[in-house]
Amino acid sequence: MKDLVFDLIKQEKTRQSEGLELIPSENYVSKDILTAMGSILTNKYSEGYPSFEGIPGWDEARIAKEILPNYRYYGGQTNIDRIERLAINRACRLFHADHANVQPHSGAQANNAVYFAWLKPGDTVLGMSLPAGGHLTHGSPVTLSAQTYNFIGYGVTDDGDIDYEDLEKKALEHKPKIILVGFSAFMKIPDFERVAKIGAKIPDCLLMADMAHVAGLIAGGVHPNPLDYGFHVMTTTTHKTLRGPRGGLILSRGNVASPLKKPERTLENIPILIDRSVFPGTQGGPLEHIIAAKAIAFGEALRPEFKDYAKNIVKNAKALASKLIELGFILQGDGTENHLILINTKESFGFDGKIYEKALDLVGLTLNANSLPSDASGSFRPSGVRLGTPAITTRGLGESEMETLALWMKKIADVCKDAGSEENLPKFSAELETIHNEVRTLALKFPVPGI
Ligand code: DSN
Repeated sequence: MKDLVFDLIKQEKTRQSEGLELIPSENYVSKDILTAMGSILTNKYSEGYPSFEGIPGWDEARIAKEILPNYRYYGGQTNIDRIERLAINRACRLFHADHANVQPHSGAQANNAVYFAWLKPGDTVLGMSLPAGGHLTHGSPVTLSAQTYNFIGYGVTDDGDIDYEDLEKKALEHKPKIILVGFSAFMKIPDFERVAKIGAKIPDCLLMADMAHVAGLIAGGVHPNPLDYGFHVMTTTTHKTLRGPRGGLILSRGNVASPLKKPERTLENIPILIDRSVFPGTQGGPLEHIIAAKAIAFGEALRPEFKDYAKNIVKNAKALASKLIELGFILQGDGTENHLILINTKESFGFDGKIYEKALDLVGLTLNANSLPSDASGSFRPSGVRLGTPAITTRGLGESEMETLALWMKKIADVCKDAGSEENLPKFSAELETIHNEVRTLALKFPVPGI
């Protein structure tokens, strides 16, 4: 008998097909990626690394033909080594890096591995504060990293950009060992060059960019690459705009050599320090089925069509943002330069993000309630919602559908205003059902890949 889980997967397939995914950190992977994730590679233990000698200069044909001496702790690695080398080589090409570690299980693991590679307990990190748009792993007090290292937060200006003056003042005052640029709710393009100049004034300061949200935009050439502007390290997840399997990735510039020999702690040696920090420092066995899927995703992102995809993500986000503004929505930063939109529902319509998230869920539009900079309402009932266009762009929606989407969102906002609370939403079920049917009809015209 089939496990109950398969029924639930079937129901989730229906939910994904009949609804539209607006959570900016989600996407739909290709059939090839799904196949690799569900493959027998999951059976294999491969602690350690394939050889790294000369990897950036290698072409795929040579990697496929030759087996190099590796640094693994288990036998039977012939195929695994080739797969992991392909992933490393493609990631380096995609992001102009000297080195890639493709083993982090997630973005949080990737960030923690960089901290562990470079910091000693108590060392200072300067990163964007969580309320300003930073991520939990950038210093939220509830995390292990924040309890191990000393995080200082910089903020954003009223127009939604990084407060570079605040960043510079705090950098010169606290002399951080890491300056971190990264975010999960920030709609501008960071000025990496300006931050790199600030970092250069501080001895032994590692410049780290957490580009989890925009990695696909960087790969597609519509967002600057921090590694091209003097940053030493870039971390990312592989499943957001990059459209790969759920996982993490660390890219760096510097010396690439065997992680077996303990390297001197210098900025040039950061790639080797990172390898030792991922394994054995913070993780055990790598997920080789996921690494295979990452290799496929990097291959997909290297194709010319991915550039069009990245362009379309931003085009759709700008179109959606401007239509929302026209309909009376107040957006943080007055719009967007990337794939993200942050709506201040409280100021726009008087209700919080939670009721809006719930009402949109009822019509098949999925996004998440999100705090705004200096939000006094706390993270359980924040004053806004966050949405984005990576997933709907994968399905092929374009600018005219963005207009339809904005009109639905306005109608739902009117329902929320009239309802006043989540408990009253059922009173508006007829209106909600009409919109739900329209959403379903449109969604089914744009099938989810891989299903
Ligand atoms: N949880 C992710 C997001 O939604 O932005 C960040 O890791």
